[in-house]
Amino acid sequence: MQTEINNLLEIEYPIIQGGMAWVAEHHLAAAVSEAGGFGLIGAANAPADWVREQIRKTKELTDRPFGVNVMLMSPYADEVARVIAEEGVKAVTTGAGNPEKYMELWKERNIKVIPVVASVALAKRMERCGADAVVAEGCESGGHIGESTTMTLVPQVVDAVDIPVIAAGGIGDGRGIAAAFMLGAKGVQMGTRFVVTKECQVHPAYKERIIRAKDIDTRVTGRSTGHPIRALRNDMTKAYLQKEQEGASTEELELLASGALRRAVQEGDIHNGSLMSGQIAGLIKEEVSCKQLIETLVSQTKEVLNRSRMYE
Ligand code: TUI
Repeated sequence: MQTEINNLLEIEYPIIQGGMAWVAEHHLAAAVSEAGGFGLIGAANAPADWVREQIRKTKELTDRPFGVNVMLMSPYADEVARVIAEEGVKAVTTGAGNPEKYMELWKERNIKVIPVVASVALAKRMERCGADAVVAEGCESGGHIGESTTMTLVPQVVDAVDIPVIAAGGIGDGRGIAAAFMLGAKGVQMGTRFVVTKECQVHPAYKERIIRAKDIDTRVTGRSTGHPIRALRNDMTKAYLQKEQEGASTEELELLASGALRRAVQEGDIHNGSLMSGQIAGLIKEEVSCKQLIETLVSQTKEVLNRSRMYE
């Protein structure tokens, strides 16, 4: 599994852990990087000081490269962008917006920039302003999503840009990774699968809900507000979708969602919390360590790619 992404990020396997809000903290990021993948700290809506502390704690746990994901809708995005430049990490990924205004700041510190995109247009624009790679994220993903599926988005982005493309959305095992390579991706980003690992600090009830999830158990809320979010269905998604149907205001909907992700991650409130998760949850059957997971993913991928030779 040697691609341009291994060289770009100086990692063993081109497997990147998603920068999940409230979930991707230093224990998880360090464990993924130690296992030969690329760990990310998810800055989400956290203040810049929290991000600084997480970067320092990750460096205490691993000498291997890791990165930070900047959620561009965060009120702290400017400060977080500066802290990342000051502290120094291998790479930044960004989500939920256009990171153009930070590109120079990061690039002059030799931090690789990998925007997460959900469209060909943004991918092309990111390439023009100097992105080192892009993550093309399909709407099978958990959390904030775009319109296109991974199957349709990845090959279109691959054809539109010359920089390496990393596929995300709906990937949970070696078959998914091999399929992403077939679509022209040079690496994968996986989120939901990494939630159900020993090093991931989310409440056990959240992990158990993912393990129990069936194929059709996610729902997308927030389409009416322009901020669609995929999560496992529960009382919270039911109430939200009901309110959306009744034409509730953005303010009312925001109130319902406010703090919901924290309630799920920290308190294990699986009924009224927001259990952000991708559609691949139904495939995830057990909690393993990050090392076990990455070793299994690599051997599965090799097996699938070898087997595909029979079609020659
Ligand atoms: O960002 C994500 N996934 C996320 S962020 C998040 S935290 C959050 N919590 C509550 C409300 C909102 C966010 C949870 N999950 N994935 C990357 C991603 N980016 N998916 C889609 C996009 C995207 C969408 C539109 C990127 C850019 C864009 O348009 C930007 C532009 O200016 O064209």
